Amino acid sequence: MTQPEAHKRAEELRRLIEHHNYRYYVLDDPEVPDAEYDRLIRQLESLESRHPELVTPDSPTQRVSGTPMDGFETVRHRVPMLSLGNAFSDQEVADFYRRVAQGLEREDIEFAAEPKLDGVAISLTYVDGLLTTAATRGDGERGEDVTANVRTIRAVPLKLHGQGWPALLEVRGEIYMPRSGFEAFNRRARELGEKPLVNPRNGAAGSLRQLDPQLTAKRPLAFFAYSTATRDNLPDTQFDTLARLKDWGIPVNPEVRRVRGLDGCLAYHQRIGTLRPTLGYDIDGVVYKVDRFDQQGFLGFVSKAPRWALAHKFPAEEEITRLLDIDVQVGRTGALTPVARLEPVFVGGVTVTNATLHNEDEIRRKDVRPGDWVMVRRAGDVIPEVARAIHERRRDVLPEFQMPETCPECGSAVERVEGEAVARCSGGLFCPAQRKHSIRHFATRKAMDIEGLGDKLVDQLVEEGLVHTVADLYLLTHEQLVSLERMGGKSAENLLKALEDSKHPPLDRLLYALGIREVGEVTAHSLAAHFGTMKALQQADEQTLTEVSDVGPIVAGHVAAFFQQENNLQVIQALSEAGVDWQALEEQGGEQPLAGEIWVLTGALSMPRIQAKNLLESLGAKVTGSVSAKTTMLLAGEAAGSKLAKAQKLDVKVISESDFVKLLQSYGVQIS
Ligand code: 5U1
Repeated sequence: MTQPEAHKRAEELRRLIEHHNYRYYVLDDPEVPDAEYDRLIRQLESLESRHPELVTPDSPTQRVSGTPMDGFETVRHRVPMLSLGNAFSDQEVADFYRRVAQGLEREDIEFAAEPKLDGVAISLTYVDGLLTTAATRGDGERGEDVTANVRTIRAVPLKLHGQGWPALLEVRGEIYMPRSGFEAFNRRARELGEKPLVNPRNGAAGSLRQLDPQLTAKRPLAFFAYSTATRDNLPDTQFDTLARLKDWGIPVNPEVRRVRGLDGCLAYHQRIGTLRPTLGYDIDGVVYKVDRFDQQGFLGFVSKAPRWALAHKFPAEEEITRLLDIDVQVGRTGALTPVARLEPVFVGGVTVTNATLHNEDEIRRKDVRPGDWVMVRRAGDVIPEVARAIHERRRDVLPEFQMPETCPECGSAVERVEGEAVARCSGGLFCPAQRKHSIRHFATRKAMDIEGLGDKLVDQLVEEGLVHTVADLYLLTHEQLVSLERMGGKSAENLLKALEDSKHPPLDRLLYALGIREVGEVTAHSLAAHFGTMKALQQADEQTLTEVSDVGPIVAGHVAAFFQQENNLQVIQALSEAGVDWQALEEQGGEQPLAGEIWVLTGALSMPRIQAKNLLESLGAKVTGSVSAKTTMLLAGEAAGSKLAKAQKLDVKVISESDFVKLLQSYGVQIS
């Protein structure tokens, strides 16, 4: 490649990468899969290493600078970074509204309303469209210069898009850690025996304060802008300003709305409160800002907070309470989980009395002891956890927690595999706790869907010695059932009918119901579709298993180990002898009804994208990132945008998510 050709290609790659960043972080509508994005970055890196003269400071390859710093410089903010007044009740919002209405001498005021992220406030300065400085809030007057670290966050553009930006633009917003990134980071930290992050906010703050930008670059951080400290070349309202920032490639929360009056504010608070568990990032409230800048100017400030803005808070997702005791629970796979018994505490909108402590190592690392005051965290739909102990409040010498050496349920030895954090009961299905869990799981709706077989009844059946394995369920008699406490004749009849009705599952459901470690519905379906029959699956070795989409070496190991265990083979045999018959459906499992088809996914789907993709692939379809004349079908979720328009232009067939689910059901795939 000649120098001019290399120059041209480098520019083209930079443009493409910036474009895909914009699609991903600003529009939330990626055009290409992650692998394609990574390929473009690698191409640019390779080109720049061959032609170092082509490297520009704003190149996407230059996000991480290699040199750790000794400390952070102090930056004086051009305009102070303000704080916000808080309201915790509708009445306090009504009071705020009255003050604003009186100040402006009018009713019916418009506000820009937006979620209030629980992250780290940051100020970004762009000079001639290039990011020059990123500073933390600090004391509001002076912050720390964290430019090198912020440059590593892909959601923050190094160079503004489009045109018309002012020569000097100062953007303010919040750096945050998405929940998925926080959970993935902590999962990995726990596996490696490293220190997990306490919560996403601390994760974001700690990541920004790393002296080595290489470390920040490894943290899953993101950014939303919420205001500007400069006003040149900007619209007259908060709402339109945010829209303009978005045009320039700066991520803005998609839930920002213009609302009218007190009722509009309260309805917005209510709506975002309902959405809160599904948002994918922590918020602690919503913010209302008088939309018109001239009205903001008129209202002015009181001490360091504006009179024209208010944070309307939600119930806290972290609270402090007393740890009464630590119990140990045995799960379906024998994993022993220490569970905190707490003095009841209202957190994340519910009263919490139990929270997970994950594992023994984590308890040691956090040095949590019965009797301690602890910080309990309940965010989104995540199980409540003890985030940390408040050691400053410990008054007495408290005993350390000891993991029992024998299973609290069956007395079998507790084992801990070298390198694994989890301790397990070695009793297998001899352990009543594991048996109960495996039978409960077998009966669930997504598994064999046995109506009427609830947790309490499973406990009774196991405790009375009527059921040892899931196969025994199919040998239960009316007489045995009615002999149980609280079981009437009609209920017994209904249960026997439900058991009879469940006898012909598709292979994937049965596989899921068997409770093989790490085999969820999607993997079960992939296995069933790949092997077609139980026999073929049983005979597959680990290497063959990894050929199945969605199956990596760890899952392959668990599947192979499951079918090597004589007990498990006996249960499958006993199920078959009891009349459970998956044979007739096995042939269907092997079919690939969508073989040869090319699908594209767009818009917001209610099922995780990866699930839709895996399901399609297990039915034989290929899933690609962009629509072309070769696309067979576009699956369009809510708010589908340019891909939908392109599909319509190219006459590509479009399917809604509800029709997609029906289609899957017609192939015997159950999703709920
Ligand atoms: N969403 C949002 N968060 N937040 C924090 N908007 C917002 N505005 C703020 C702060 C401190 O201050 C304004 C006064 C610009």
